Amino acid sequence: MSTNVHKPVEGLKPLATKEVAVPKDTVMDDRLKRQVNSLGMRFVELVKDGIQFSVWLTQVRDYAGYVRATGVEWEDAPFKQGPGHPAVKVSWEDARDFCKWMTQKERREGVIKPSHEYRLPTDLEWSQAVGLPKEDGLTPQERSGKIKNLYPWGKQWPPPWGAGNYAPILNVDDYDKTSPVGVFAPNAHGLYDMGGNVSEWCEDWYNTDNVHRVVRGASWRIYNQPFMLSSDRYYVLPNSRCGYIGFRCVLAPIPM
Ligand SMILES: [Ca+2]
Ligand SMILES: [Ca+2]
Repeated sequence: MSTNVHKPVEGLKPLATKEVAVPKDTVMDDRLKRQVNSLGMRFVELVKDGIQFSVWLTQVRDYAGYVRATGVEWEDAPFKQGPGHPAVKVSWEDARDFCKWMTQKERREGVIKPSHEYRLPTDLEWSQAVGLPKEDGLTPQERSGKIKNLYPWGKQWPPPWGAGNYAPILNVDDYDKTSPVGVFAPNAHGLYDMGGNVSEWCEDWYNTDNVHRVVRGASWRIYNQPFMLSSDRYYVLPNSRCGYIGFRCVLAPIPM
C-alpha cells in the first residue's frame, strides 16, 4: 500500500463538516482518507507531483448530472445499467467536456483552486496508476504490450476469481456487462476497476499521426491474455462512443 494514499489532496479544499452523499451501491474503503469533490468522486494522490486520481470510474450518476445541467446529448447504453455503473457511450471529446464542465463548476463553487483542473489521465500517469515500472517508447503505441506478464491484479495467468469484471468465459466475476464501480478489490493505490469493467480514455494521441486517442485497461468483454496486460493499449477515434469504454478523472495542477 502506498503511503501516499493517506495524504490530503492538494487541489481540493478541505471538506465542509456536512456529510457528502456516498453512492449506495459502491463499497467504501475506510482506510482511504476521504477527499470528495462536489459530485461525490473520491480522489487519492499517487505521487508527490500533486496529481490526484479518482478512485472510481466516472459513474452513470455523475455523467447524468452533467447531462441534466448542460443538456448535452447522451445515448442509452446498449444494456441495463445502475446509477453506480461506469458511464459508457461517452467519446473522448465527451469525457474532455465533462472534465472542463466540472472544473468550471467547482472553481465557481470554490471547491477547487484556480491553479487546478480536472482532465483525463495521460498515458504515463495511467501506467503509474496501474503499477507499471518505467516503460520504453515515445508514444503509447511504442509502449503498448512491451512489459509482459504483469496484469492489474498481479502476475497470475489465468486471472483468479475476483480479479475484476472481465468476459464471462474467464469465470472470474458474476457480471455479464458493466458492474457497479468499486465492487472488486482496489489496487495498491486504492484505485478500483483499473483492469476491468470498462476501458478508459486517456489524454494522449495513440501515436504521432494524431488521429486516434489511447485507451487503457481491458473491459467486461475481454478475455484474451495480451489485451489484459497492464501495458496493453488500443486506439479509438476521439468521437466514437461505445458500451465498453468509459473514463476516470484526475485533478491536477495546471502546468505553469
Ligand atoms: Ca464479467
Ligand atoms: Ca478499467
